[in-house]
Amino acid sequence: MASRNPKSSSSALLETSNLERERIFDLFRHWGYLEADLDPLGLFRPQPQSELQIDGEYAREARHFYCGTVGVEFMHITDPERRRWIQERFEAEPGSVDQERILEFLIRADVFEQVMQQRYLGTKRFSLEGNTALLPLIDEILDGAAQRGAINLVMGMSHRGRLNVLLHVARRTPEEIFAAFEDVDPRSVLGSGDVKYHLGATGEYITRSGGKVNIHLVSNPSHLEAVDPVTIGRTRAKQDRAGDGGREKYLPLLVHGDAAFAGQGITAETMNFADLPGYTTGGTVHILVNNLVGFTTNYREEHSERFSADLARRQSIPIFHVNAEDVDAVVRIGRIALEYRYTFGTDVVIDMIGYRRHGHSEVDDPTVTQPLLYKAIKAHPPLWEIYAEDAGIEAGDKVAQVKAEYEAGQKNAGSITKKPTMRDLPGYWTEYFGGRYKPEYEKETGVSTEELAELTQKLTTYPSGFHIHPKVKKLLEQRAEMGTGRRDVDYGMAEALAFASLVKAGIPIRMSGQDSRRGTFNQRHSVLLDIEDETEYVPLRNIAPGQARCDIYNSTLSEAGVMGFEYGYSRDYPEALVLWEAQFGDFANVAQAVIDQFVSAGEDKWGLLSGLVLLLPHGYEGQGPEHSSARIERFLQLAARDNFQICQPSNAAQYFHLLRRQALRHWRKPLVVFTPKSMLRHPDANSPLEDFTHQRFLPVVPDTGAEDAKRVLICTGKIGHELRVERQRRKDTSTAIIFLDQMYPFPEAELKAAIDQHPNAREVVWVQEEPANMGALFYTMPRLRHIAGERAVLSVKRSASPSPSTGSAGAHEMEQKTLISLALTGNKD
Ligand SMILES: Cc1ncc(C[n+]2csc(CCOP(=O)(O)OP(=O)(O)O)c2C)c(N)n1
Repeated sequence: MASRNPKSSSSALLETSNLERERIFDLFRHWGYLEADLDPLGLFRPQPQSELQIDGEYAREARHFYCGTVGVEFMHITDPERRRWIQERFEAEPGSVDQERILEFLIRADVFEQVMQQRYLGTKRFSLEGNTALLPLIDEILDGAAQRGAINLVMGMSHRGRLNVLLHVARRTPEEIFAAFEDVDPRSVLGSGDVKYHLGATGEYITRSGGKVNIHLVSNPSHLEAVDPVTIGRTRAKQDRAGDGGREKYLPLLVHGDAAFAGQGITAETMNFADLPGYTTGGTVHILVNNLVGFTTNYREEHSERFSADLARRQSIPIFHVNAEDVDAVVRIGRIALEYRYTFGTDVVIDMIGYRRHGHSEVDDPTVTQPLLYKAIKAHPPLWEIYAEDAGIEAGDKVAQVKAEYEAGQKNAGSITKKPTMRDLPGYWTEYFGGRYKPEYEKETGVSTEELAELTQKLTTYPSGFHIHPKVKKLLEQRAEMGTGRRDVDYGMAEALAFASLVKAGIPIRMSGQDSRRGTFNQRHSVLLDIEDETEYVPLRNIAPGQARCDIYNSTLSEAGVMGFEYGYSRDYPEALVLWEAQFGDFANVAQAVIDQFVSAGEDKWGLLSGLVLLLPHGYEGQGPEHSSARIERFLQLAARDNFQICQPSNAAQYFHLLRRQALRHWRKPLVVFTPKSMLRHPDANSPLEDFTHQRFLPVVPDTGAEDAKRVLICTGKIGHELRVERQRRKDTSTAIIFLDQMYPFPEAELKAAIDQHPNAREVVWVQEEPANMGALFYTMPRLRHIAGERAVLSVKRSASPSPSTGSAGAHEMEQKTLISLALTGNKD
């Protein structure tokens, strides 16, 4: 068909040539990064692509942009505008950089490491040498961030280069850092504290253009990448606190090792948060300090794909690979990456490939495992020398001056006698404290009948015209009766009342977990859904004018990542009640490192507090080995020096008071709650409304109805109710049943008083559903012996077992019957 506007032959030619140019450029945009020159030592060789073996001007031009010392992966990004954005920046002349400033960073980084090496030979410091371009890179990121309104960088990283970052990014003094090497004041940390390359720090950074950014380097454990979700959670809390503009003001930066980034699953869990409403921070900047080796392991053994950073490709975000010895390119990439984060609000990844000058730590000899690599490294000059020569800058004086400066710092450190604290806590922590428990910390947690009725009205109503699901309607009708004293209150309503009363009093609530909005057991229904158009109505956000926020999210299917995030959130929102909920408590052990390294030990190692609540559904209901036990034993084993609280509220009112106590007290300690499953709606665990109005949480729920008891059974959770039912069926008047609702800190006086209410009892019996090698048995028995006086202390439990329970519902029933029968009548040991 003839065209109505026939083109001239020259414009047609031009179009053909444009198309050809585009075709060739597109090949390089797709695959150029594989042929980029990324390794300063030239050992990680380009991977030739047959499509790119093209001659001609266009190919030469495209190769110049895409196969130099930067390789960019961006063609997997699904938004064409974002691809175009990157393309425009790569296919343009590079901007200028401040070479004097860059050189000074490179010199400072290297000289600092050398001074440490001279003075503390044989001490681990995890040198940055070989990747010192990290400092000018962060400098550039901070400059761009400050220009876009950032006031705070929240930074998570592990060991590599951390001391250098403490000095040059967090701006701590050389004296403070050297004091850690001198190990001044060891008495102050007997049995606690942490090693120097894990400690957090705060500081103030003045950027190249004179902007000011506060630096917050997060304390981290050895467990690589565990700090990732914590850093993101902390950032999110700071952003939420700031309200509008929070995402511009608080920028998260994660620095990863190449082996850890590729290998650790928690990295993937954390990156998956990037665009989720409950977890996003408007984009994290990720930097891989890639030295192509992890301890003694070569990169070829670290990840199946070519790059450690390949994990990030599942997301629609750019990955910039850059040769760490083209420092100007590193800096420019930092600029582009930062601009991208602020323009599109997503994560960005900078994979900076350098090398590791020494062994994994400085006490490790790498020539044993990588002889050829280390031969090459030995012959390779330090980066500042290469850079100074290329830039034509004379550096000798600067080196001498910096050396003298750091040596003086090292000498002065000798006169420091008190261990320096390298951080200032934000003002919002002023009112809160940790340390040992004191009874005067307690607060009234009852709520008046009138207020409960008011809250109930708000909790159980919804806008007119809202099409509620019939099942939810019924639930709300029942709750309306509960909150006004016409029906006993169940756990679900107890929790709703606790939350409502707290947000009304100005205490924010944040909760996340798998299916937490509805509740795994259909018990929560915190978000009402219109069944005709799926609009949402959240009663807890409509309690009272001026109330605090209430954010309840369904989490990703993650434990370590989400628990780490919520722990981080709690660290920067002490006024809020922050809760993480397990689907079943059994799955919490996927987050064991977060529990061990942060929740349990954070205060002891770093003096950092958290009021995080872990809700862990627990109880033996015949659902099998992975739906029965939240591993009470593990938490009790970690308990020391009042590091956290471990509770199992035996009824709805106890749960209500426990949650309110946690929020209202200013003693900020994590709270582990073993929550019910079958007891959620069980009449025996429901509570009359009057129990919500006066009393507090009782660490021990005594048995006031069995004064002549010959034996006292002590237990926690569901088994206590089952024992009470069976006792009633048997018309047994010789058994008292006491609930230990707070296992830790151990309420010795209260428990002793509850036992002493039964003067004729000759036996004190610990009863648990769990096998003998699990549950609270090991913990309670010596404590019971301590308070039981003349009485015999016995126990009833399942036989020791490698797994928590049987997989057969029938076997479970038989076991449970035997257990209960033994507790009430049989022989115990
Ligand atoms: C979860 C975890 N597993 C193992 C280790 C032991 N470890 C410490 S550093 C290291 C190698 C890390 O390599 P990489 O991530 O590349 O960082 P680099 O030290 O090379 O900077 C290993 C295996 C650890 N600290 N944490």
